[in-house]
Amino acid sequence: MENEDLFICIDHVAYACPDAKEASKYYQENFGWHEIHREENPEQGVVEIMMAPAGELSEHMTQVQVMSPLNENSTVAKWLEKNNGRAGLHHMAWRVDDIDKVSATLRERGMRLLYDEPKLGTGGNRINFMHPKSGMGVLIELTQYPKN
Ligand code: V0V
Ligand code: CO
Repeated sequence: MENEDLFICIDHVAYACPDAKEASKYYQENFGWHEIHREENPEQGVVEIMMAPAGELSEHMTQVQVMSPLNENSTVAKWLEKNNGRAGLHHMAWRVDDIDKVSATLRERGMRLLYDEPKLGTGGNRINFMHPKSGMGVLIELTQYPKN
């Protein structure tokens, strides 16, 4: 199978920290990055801010997702706790065109996906994750933008 049948590009790299707003300010003040989108996702237990080097996304532009836990039950709260409270890189997200097709292919190849069906991600995207054990130690997200 050709790569283009699976992944389009790296959509975002996610940085987990205790305070996403503080991280956003840091990116803006030091690097001139822009806030593209900000939202709370109760199901995922995070407040997340999408940052980009330009004010508008262009094709294949990679973003940084800065995120912090919404509450102590959040998987990100658990991750930070295990990391002794230190912020750091949490996951990498691949942009896909058809998450159902890509998920089926990855499952056929023995990859462990976390959800049976995609869940709601940033900006109305459909998301799923490959478990770190299937991602050679990296938590990999699949993200599909809404189709009009
Ligand atoms: C855990 N592990 C990781 C990891 N989190 N490895 C790499 N990167 C991470 N982020 C490893 C951990 O070291 C253990 O390895 C093993 O996985 C089991 O971890 P655990 O601490 O016992 O934690 P679990 O199993 O309770 O939870 C881990 C999973 C959880 C990955 C299942 O974090 C999860 O459900 N993540 C998906 C949801 C998520 O991350 N949402 C926040 C982003 P050893 O010690 O066994 O070797 S939301 C988002 O990105 C959105 C909305 C978006 O972009 O649209
Ligand atoms: Co993400």
